[in-house]
Formats: sequence, structure tokens, C-alpha cells
Amino acid sequence: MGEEKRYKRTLVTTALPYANGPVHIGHLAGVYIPADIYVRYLRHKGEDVLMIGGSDEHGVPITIRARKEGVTPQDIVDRYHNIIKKSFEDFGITMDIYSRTTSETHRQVASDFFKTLNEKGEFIQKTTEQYYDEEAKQFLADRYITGKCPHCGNERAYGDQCEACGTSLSALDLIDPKSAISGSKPVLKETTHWYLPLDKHEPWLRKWILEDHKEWRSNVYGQCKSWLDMGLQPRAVSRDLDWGIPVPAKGAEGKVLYVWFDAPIGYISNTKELRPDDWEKWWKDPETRLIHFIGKDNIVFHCIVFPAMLKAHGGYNLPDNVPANEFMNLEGDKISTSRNWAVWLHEYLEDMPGKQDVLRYVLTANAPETKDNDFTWKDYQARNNNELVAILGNFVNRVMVLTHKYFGGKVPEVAAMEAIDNEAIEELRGYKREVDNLLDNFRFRDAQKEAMNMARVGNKYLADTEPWKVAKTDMARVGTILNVSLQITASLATVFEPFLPFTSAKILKQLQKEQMEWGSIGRLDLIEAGHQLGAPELLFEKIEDSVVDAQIAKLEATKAANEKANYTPKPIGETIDFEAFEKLDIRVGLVKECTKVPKADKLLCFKIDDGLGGRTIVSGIAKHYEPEQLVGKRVCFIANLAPRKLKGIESQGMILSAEGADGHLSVVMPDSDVEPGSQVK
Ligand code: B3M
Ligand code: ZN
Repeated sequence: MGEEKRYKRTLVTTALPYANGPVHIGHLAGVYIPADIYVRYLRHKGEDVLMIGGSDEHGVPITIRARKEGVTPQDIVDRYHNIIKKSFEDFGITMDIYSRTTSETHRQVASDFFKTLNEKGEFIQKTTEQYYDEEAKQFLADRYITGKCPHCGNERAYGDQCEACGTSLSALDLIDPKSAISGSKPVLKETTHWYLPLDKHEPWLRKWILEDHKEWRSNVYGQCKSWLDMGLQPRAVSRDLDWGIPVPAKGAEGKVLYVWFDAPIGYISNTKELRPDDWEKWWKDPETRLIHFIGKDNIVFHCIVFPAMLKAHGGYNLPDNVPANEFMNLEGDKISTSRNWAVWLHEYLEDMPGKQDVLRYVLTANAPETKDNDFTWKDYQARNNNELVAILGNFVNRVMVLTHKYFGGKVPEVAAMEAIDNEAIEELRGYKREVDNLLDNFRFRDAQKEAMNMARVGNKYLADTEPWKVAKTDMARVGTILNVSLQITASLATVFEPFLPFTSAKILKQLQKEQMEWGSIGRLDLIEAGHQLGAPELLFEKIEDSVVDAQIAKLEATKAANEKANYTPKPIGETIDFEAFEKLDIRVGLVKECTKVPKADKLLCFKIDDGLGGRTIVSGIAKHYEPEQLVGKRVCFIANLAPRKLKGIESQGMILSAEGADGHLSVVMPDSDVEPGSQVK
């Protein structure tokens, strides 16, 4: 913190997303926006920095998706690599390279890395028993085995976890395991793999993390500490799978590098692809800083496993910091690709064209830096309307419009600076120092807040100086106020560039200026008198209720579809004999009247023609039907149920309805006009 910089350059890596689906707001909030803010900030200060990204294209989930769709894993990764890459570009994430782990460079680099460790004797080999599918003639990854969960009895649990009760499992825990490939019962068979003996690395890892990196975020430090305190175990770095980088060793036929072994090496390969001639200085020169941006589920791999790999190899720098984020939830629920519970970036841009910065702003304002956070559409709307429109957009627009109104868009001269002008500028500079300090410490959420405070300074300055009133008496003073306001506007374009790059460009276009250096923020000579401004243009527009309501409705539809897709009927009840059934007298009735029951939002009151003089029934279906929908309809009801009082009305029976997966009630109706009073048998 605030210490002397001893580094010459910074290598920023961003987690490589699995190319088995598009990317969503959780990815942006957790990794790519904070990394982009950081990198833009460093570049803006003139520092030497590279931002490395790419798709993680190996691993079992990709093979599962391919099998489901009847295409090859290569087809899957080609499709999603391109979608992901485009989403990042669209959101202004300025990677210096976005490559992929199926590249030839990566195959070579990862393969060589393994060979070096193998030759140095850094691995051990172990033979264990694993499930094997004799029909498909292949070993089964945990995800490829389904069976009954030993904890909750769910019949569709996976070999790595039960999605019904959330328990992590091992394939050997499953009751009645089945291969997801052939459906056959798998057998246990011996297989030999290469392991990285993390236990051997534990002593130096303890010191390096627990003593030398106390400044890491507490969530990161805490997770590392708990892993270390549990004691590290050897980790397999190979798998029996036909998708991945072949293990370059004797006796390794049919085996590939474990995806978590090759993926972090992807950072190195992609740097090499970008900078074939000087990639080594980015990884090996001690004057380079290495920073990994990741989500919390990747902490152990980046803070323990990958550093152990780098150390075992030798010659590489270890990460300086790993500013991992917690998770961003969506409307109170965990984001999930399989449940389609997400805001997908490509869909967002279809629905909200041109609003990249609004999402960037909201995700940073709620960044899950210290705890899980929630994205809600109402908050999105409120932040847009109350902050982006009302503070930043409003200030810039007022300055532009006033300068056009009073000076034809020509920057006026400063006649004389008054105390209030200097105070505003001093306040602005104070916030700028805060922004720097917070960004240096990876506190992006607070940094953006302070940047917004700079826009607040501008608004307050205009409100206090009231140039529109002064214009009646003293145009020279108006000139000074607007000149100062325009200098503030120029500073805002710079300070917001890392956070809201599209908006920053829009401000600069209105100012008819090029991007200015970071150190210029708060200066008073950024725009010279006489300079001609461009036309005023609104930076943001108000978002109406209907727009966010449509997004909420879309999510509700997803939820309902999920409930339907995952519906499992209740188990059948206890057996009854025929006499018991015959005791139930079910009849058809014609609905003559149907009304809402006052002060009861669930109840409808029916007047039923039962062929026997009529009766009244109160039924709890007001949430599912409007009364007029049911008038004239034939319904089925239990006619010999003992009457009971509901909200003071005696209900003489019960109307039958079916409950759908989503809890919706649907009234049971005969399919022809049978006479009221007919018996249902
Ligand atoms: N693909 C896991 C993930 O997307 C993994 C990250 C690799 S970073 C080297 O969460
Ligand atoms: Zn379970």
C-alpha cells in the first residue's frame, strides 16, 4: 500500500472461461470488468501492461455438451469461443490477446511443461480403481456416472455431486451407478495417473502465502489458509479421456492432461502467442508483476496448485496478487448455466443496445469484492436513473448546453478565479487521490464511487454558482464558471475511462478532445479558451419501468420452465380399498355465479347448480382464475364433504383441480356437457 513501485511491468491474467456456453453477468462482474478497469488504469498511467485471456477448451463438461448435441467437442468450442470473444469485445474488455487452449502453441507449451516436470521427477505415479464402461470401452469421468444419492435418495445424482441436495460426492458413493454413455453398470478397473505431490510443496507455500502475502484479500487469504491447514494431498494431473492434450510420456495411451493442469499454462501459451520474441520477460523477469483475476471457485488452483507447478518447473515468477471475487447472484438466486438462470451478455446487448456502460457501472457498483452480491433489475434501473442520468449525465449535459447557449460552444476565458472555484477543484483533486489509492488496492467498487463523487462536485458547483442567474448581470463571471466546469468535465472523461470507456469516449467527442493522461485529472488547463466544442449529446437515458419489468418477466418465465422441466410427481399415496373410494361422492356442477370473497385474496365463492337445488362452495383458486372465466363452466366437486366455514361463508363441498409443476391450479372439467348432478366414478 502506497509503497515504492519496484516493478517495471505488469502481466494481468483473466480466468479462461470454459467454452461450453456463452458468458453472463457473473463472469463480467467477477473477473473481466475488474481486470479491465485495472488494466485500463495502468495503461492510462503509461505503465507497461499486458492483459491475457482465452477460452478453456478442454475438460469433461465440453465432451458432455458435445455428446448431448451429437457434435464433436471441437464444434462446441469453436462455437462458444467465438461467442465469448465477441461478448468481451462488445463490452470493451481490452484483452491484448484472447486465444484458446486448443491452439497449437498451447499444445506445445503445455506438453513441454509436463515433460520438464516429469523429467525433473516432480510427479509421482499412483494406481487406483476407477469406474470403467465395458460397453463404451472407456473410463468414466465422475460427471459421466449417475446413480442414487446416498444422502437424499435423488435417483439422478452425478458422480461428483447431487444437484438435488447440493452434496459433493465421489463416484464411489453412488448407489446403483450407471454409465451416462451406455447406460450400463460400470465396473471398477485399475488405472495409473501422474500426480503433483502438493504435500511436498506445503512448507514453502505456507510461508509464501501466510507470511509473505498477508495483504491478499481476506477471502483469498482465508481460503488458502484453510486448504493449507487441512493438509495438502497429491493431485492427479492426468485423466482417462479422449479430449485434451495427450500426456507426453511412455505408457500414457488414452490419457490426457487434466484440464486444470493445462488451463493455467494457457496464460503462458497465450502470452507466447502474443509476444513470441519477448514473452519470457513477462513471466520470468523478477521485475514483472503477475496478477491473476479470477472468481472464488478458482482460488485453490491459482494460489496453490499453479504456483506449485511454476515452482516445480523453476524460472517462473509467482503471482503477486490474486484479487478473487465472490459470486454475483441474480435476483436472489445463484447464477446457473444449466438452469439458464443468467443474464447472457449477447442477449443483454440485443435487448439493451448501446448500454454496455450501464451494465459495467451497475456490476462494479455491486461488485462482489468481499461477499456474494445480488444483481437485480430494479437496482439496475435505479442506478441508471439516479446516478448515471441524474449525476454524471446531468452535469456534463448542463455544461455543454450552457456553453452553447451563452458562448456558441466556444470555450470561454477565465476572467478571475474565486474561492468557490478553487474549492471545487481542490475537492476534485482529493477524490482523484482516493480513486488512485483504491485502484492500486483492487477496490474497484469504492473507486467508482469516488469517481462519481467527482461528478457530484461538478453538480454542486453549478448549483452553488448558478451561472444561468449570473448571466443576467456578469457574462465574464459566467465565462469563468463554465471554463472551470469544462475542465471538470475533461477530468471526468479521464477518470471514468477505466470504468465507463464508451461514456468517456462520448464526453471526449463532445469536448472535441483526445484522451488525456491520467495525471491530468484535476488540472485547469485541459481545454483552452477559444476551443470549439462539439454538439451536446445525452450520455445516458432514463430507463422506464416497462423495460426492466420485461426483463423480470423473462426471468420468471425461465423459473417456471425450470420447474416444469424438473417436475417429479409426488409418490403415490397409501393404498385404499374400493369401499373407501365409493364413499367419496364426486359430482359435476354447473357454475352459475362466481365472485371474489372480500378480504381474502385466495378465495372465490361459487354458486353451483348441482341438479339438486344448488349449493355454495368456497375454493382457494383466486390466484389462478378471474371469476368470470369460470361462470358457465362445468366443474367436478366432492359433494359429501362435511361443510365448513371459510371467511364466514359455509362451503358445501370442494372443487377439484390439478396442481402443475409451478404450483398453478387448473380446474378439472368434464369434456362434454353432462347434466349437473352427474356422478364422477
Ligand atoms: N475454466 C473454470 C471456470 O471457468 C476454469 C478457469 C480456468 S483459469 C486457468 O470457472
Ligand atoms: Zn442428494
